[in-house]
Amino acid sequence: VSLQMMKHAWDNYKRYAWGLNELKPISKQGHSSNLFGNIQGATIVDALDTLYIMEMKEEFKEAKEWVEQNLDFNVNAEISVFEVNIRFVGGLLSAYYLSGEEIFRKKAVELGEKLLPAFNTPTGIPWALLNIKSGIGRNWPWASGGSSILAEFGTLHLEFIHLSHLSGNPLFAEKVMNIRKVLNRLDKPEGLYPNYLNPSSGQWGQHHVSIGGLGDSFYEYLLKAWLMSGKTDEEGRKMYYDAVQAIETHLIRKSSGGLTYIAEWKGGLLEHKMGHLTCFAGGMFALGADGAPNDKTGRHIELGAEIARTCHESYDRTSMKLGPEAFRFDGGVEAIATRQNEKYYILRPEVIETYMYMWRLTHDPKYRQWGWEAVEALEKYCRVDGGYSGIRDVYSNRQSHDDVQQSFFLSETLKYLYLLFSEDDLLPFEHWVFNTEAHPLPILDKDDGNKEENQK
Ligand code: DMJ
Repeated sequence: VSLQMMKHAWDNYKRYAWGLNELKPISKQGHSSNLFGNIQGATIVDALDTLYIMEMKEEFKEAKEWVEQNLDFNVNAEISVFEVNIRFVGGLLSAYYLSGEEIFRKKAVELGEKLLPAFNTPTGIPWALLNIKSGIGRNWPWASGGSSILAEFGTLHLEFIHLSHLSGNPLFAEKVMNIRKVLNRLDKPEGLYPNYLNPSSGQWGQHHVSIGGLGDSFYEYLLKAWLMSGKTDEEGRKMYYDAVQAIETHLIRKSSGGLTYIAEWKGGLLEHKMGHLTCFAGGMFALGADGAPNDKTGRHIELGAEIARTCHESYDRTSMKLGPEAFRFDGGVEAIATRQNEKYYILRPEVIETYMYMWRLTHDPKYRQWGWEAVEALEKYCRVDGGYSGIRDVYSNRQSHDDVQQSFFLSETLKYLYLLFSEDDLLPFEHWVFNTEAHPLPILDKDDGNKEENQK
């Protein structure tokens, strides 16, 4: 089924928005997000590995030809370093490792080099935004005290290690290792990492902590850096398990109805809200369970299962059976969005991602059932003639589409669905880690030697 879904999403993108970043499936035209500046083709690059894995050979071939002929980084564009890294660098790296086609390696390294000026700050903590022509960087104007964002500068590690590996240029790895050095020198409030860090002073901004937006994939990349190193990156391992310990103590709570959730922390006060983005953490806890210190393996699996259940409830308690952007555990509600501007669903993958990890790690059939419920809801409410669209209010009975087919729907949501219903030996966890945009990267040999053997 996810293959048919992919075909529908891809064919319509091709028909109405070919070469542009994303598709507007209702108005049947291109959608350009300023996250990618003038870099074009986000959907193509994000979808390459999904096409490959689903054996959509013709489509993969036309996507590759587009990359060869049209993917151009010599543009005057201010881009999000994080978004371009996870979608474009990550997408190209995976396409290279899966297909062995040199063009993808070449483009990934070329783009990586364009991103390097982002690290020209007094601390080496990169800027959020970078003009890839002039090399001038800056931060989001809304970020606390001119800070860089934890989930942005903390989500470069996997791709940059591979860039060094594939280019022979150690600079990429040095840049991301330095980020950790800066973090490890700082005092952390209650062992937690604030979402904001000023790249000039090297000091934290506001003490806001989140395992959802602004924080999320920083934690994910600590764990995956360790796994991707063949479990040799002890620093990554320690940072991850220490962080989870602090998260468990200070952020994880249980509702009176028995639902485990991860709250947000603002200067010591809890906001009892969980974002859809935070739902990825179920899969992360389960993936990290095996190496958990102090006999905590069972606890980490259990945490994963509890978060999966809570996030499933957030879907089940809507009329469309698709989850809201954020749900709350206060004011008499549990796992329900109370604010109008938190009721949308934009084809996000995190809940299905967690089902996929839980399925692979426990084989409890309920995760496939839950994934199937999501397929049915996507088909019923998000599928339109011109592709797939997000929904403005998942509690309403009337469909109101947002008219965007996000590129991560093809790279993540559909790939995780496909994997949920595949055998475990398709991209097995012993050999691959998924970047935060679901792009698989091979685990490096312990001596960082010949990876080719690892790819099978
Ligand atoms: C994706 O780009 C990535 O999963 C990122 O980590 C978070 N946001 C979107 C999906 O929701």
